[in-house]
Amino acid sequence: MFLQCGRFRLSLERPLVMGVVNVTPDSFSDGGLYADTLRAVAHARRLVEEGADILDIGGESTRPGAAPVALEEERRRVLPVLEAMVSSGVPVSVDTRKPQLMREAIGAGAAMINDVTALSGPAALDAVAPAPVAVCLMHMQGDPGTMQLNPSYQDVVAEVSEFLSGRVALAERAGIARDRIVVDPGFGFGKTVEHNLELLRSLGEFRSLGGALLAGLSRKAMLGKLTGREPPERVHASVAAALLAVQNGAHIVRVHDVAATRDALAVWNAVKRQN
Ligand code: HH2
Repeated sequence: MFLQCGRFRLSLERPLVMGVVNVTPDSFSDGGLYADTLRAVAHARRLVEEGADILDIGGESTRPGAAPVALEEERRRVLPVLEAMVSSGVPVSVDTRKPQLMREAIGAGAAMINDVTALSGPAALDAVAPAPVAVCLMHMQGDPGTMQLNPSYQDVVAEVSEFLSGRVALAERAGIARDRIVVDPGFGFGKTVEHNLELLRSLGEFRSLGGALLAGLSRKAMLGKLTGREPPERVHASVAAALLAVQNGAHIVRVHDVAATRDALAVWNAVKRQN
């Protein structure tokens, strides 16, 4: 199985590590650390050296309660970092909800568009369909402003699965082939700790949707609740969560701590090969 990702064709036989670059002043995990272009580019280069298979550059925090960012400001944050990294040897994803920025990012060489609203913005599907970029379709209940106030489901796995299956169908109808599609249950996006744990236990079920499966648990609040630690101290818990996600079927893990995750996956890969 492969993922078509711009000019890259990524094998999904081994788990892939997507390294997060937040060019934001307010991200929950690393807000402000890489908010200017030079720092963000230096961080992105470091993640590539540490073995990231994909970079994910974002210019708008989606943490619970985050304020929306204007297009102009998000563009100013994201595009220079993207331009600096397009020839780094790894595909670069742009994490955005804005169709206009999707278009501009694709024009500047983005290989993937990662949209926490699963391309539901006006004309988002049209923005991404013509180029051979990969698209990440993520589930979210509500919006970042209010999503953690009272998340509720009858059956979280079934409801997330039904939503993603509908988005995959719409993407295919818009001309996006299966080998360009990534699905993501959206850990922490309108979910309680119990919902997240249930999704993690049943992650393998989302493989039947046909796309590559991505899991983003890195440093998230659920790990804080389980360990009592603040985001920068959630590295060990994040590595454990990434390993569990891969064990339960994830093809791609979206992480802040690339080196630590790579080490854990090296062990996982070695044991898997023996089997
Ligand atoms: N999580 C975050 C942002 N984008 N995209 C996908 N596909 N899946 C995720 O789980 C996901 C995502 C939140 O993490 P982070 O980027 O570190 O924080 P912030 O949104 O505050 O910038």
